[in-house]
Amino acid sequence: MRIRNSKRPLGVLAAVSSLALVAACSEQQTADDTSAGANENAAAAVEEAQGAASVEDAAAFIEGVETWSRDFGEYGARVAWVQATYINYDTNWLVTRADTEATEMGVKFANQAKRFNDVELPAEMRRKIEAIKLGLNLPAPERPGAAAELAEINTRMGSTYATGKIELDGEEVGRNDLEEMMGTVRDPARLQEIWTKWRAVPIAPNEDGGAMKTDYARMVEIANEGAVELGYDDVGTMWRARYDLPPAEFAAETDRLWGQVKPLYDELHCHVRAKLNEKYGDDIVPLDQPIRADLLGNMWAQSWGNISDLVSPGDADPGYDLTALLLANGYDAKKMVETGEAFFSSLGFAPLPETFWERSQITKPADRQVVCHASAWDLDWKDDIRIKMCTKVNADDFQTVHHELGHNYYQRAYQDQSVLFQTGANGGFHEAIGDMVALSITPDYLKTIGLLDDIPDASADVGLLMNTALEKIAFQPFGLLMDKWRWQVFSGELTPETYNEGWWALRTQYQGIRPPVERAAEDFDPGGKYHIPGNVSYTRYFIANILQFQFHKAACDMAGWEGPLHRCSVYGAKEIGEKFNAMLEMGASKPWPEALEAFTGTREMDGSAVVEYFAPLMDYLKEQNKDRQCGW
Ligand code: X8Z
Ligand code: ZN
Repeated sequence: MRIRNSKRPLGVLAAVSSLALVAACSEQQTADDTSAGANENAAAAVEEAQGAASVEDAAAFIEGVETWSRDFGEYGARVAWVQATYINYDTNWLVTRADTEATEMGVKFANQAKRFNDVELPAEMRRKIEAIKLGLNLPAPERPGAAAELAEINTRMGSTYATGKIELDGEEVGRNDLEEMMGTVRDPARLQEIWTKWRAVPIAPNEDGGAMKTDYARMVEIANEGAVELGYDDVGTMWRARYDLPPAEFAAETDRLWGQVKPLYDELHCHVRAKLNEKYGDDIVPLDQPIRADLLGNMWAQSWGNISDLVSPGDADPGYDLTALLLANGYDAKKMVETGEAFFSSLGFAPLPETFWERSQITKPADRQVVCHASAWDLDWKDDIRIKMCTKVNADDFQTVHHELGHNYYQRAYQDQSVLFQTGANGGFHEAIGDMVALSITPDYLKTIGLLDDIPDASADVGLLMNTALEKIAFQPFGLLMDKWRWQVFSGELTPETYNEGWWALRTQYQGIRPPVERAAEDFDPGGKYHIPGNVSYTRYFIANILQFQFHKAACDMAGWEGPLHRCSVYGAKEIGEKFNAMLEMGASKPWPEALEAFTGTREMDGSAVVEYFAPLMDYLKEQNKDRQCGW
């Protein structure tokens, strides 16, 4: 099990339990059979460390864990890759087997690590011990069979999500295509149909005869039992503990950051609702109610860029549509990835290895089932980096390509770190790298690469900012509530009977949205979002949407940019690339404030760069909303 990527902030072991899900963002594990001997040796070193309490014993223990993790991580990653790119009975079997083994070892290591709690260790060793304790994304208790049951459940949930079949007009439609349709269809009845059918998958009986909610509830029980055995209150506490802060402080920190961007979200919500009301009328969009979730251009109402044509200021049209430009210029999926690579090259990063192009899954294979949710992988802790996408030629996927490549460049940058530190400074960093680069996809940049002929003048700025806000500001409450829901689930505040009700309470409270049709306690709407059956923690994306603006502002300041932030592109700025790389190379070897300081000069996460970036839009929205009744 090697888990490296964004999924697991600290730790190699983490991945394990989500091998099946590893596919998530960019993380994997490993080990291989030629290393069986090495594994035995590692296990022996670990055993020896058992009753020991000296610095030397800790060093031997850590080395054993590193050796095992490096080996098993590669094995697990390759198993997980094959499963994610070819889901069938056998690959599910394999991934369950590898996941079980990884969890069993991860639990063993985490328990053994506790022996060094009171030993005075050099800072780096202490950090490794903590990484080992927090390594598992989902721990299992040590009793026989628990890890296997957990792995089986997780494989089943992941594959149910990825392969669930949905029919429209009597024909099966691909999940990827349905996601895209939510962005283009404008008929409320049709949108409601797609939205509802998507959410029938998690409540349909699965191959086991149960439904996803039953599996999910059992997963919660087992993983919580594992967390308690390791000395944590519950799994949610473990997830929050990965940010170099006491878990309660981290939760307060996310609320503080939300407080910085919420005024902007509130204005955006008010304006979007008013515009949707103009389009759909009072019955469908009443002006004093939360917005119907299926009208926002996205399956989960998490980003709203697809409805920019409905809400953008008519007189501030940016004058171009990136999807149309890509199509008109003959871009295919590969060209989109090459364009992303070229951006990183312009910052001084070495080209992607040949194997990236040979081994990545860039488009959806025609003849087999795969996990289409985009992810970035590092299979050998070194150069075998790849993306797995079902790329479509559109602006959304152009953004996602940069997002995924950001994971890959990060992974390659920290390849010389201990495997225990081969992950993001925190989860938010991993998710922010590619997005930060994508903030430099400005009109100037598009012109430089020949996609755009004329640069729109300053009168288009509100339109440009609106497009970005519909993606990134609209996202923030969703980015926050996904884990708020899970924190409540893991703490027992929500039970299977109240899962769905609790979900919609948060969706309404934070996002100001409502379901298009009444939902029942038997529904399991959280299960319609990849990261829930996938057990990929989600606060990382919320954090990333703060950090990427901080990185962008720092980079533009360094470049001496004096115009508005949204017009700044760091394309070609090698000195910034070098400084960026210095942060990436650190991986998780230091507490994240040090990584942040290395690039931005500050140790605090701070939403004020977001506020500055969108200031002209904020003025516009306030003006638009001045006679409207906002809120829900
Ligand atoms: O899951 C992802 C990436 C892989 S880490 C494609 N994202 C979140 C999502 O799709 O819900 C990126 C944005 C948020
Ligand atoms: Zn990601």
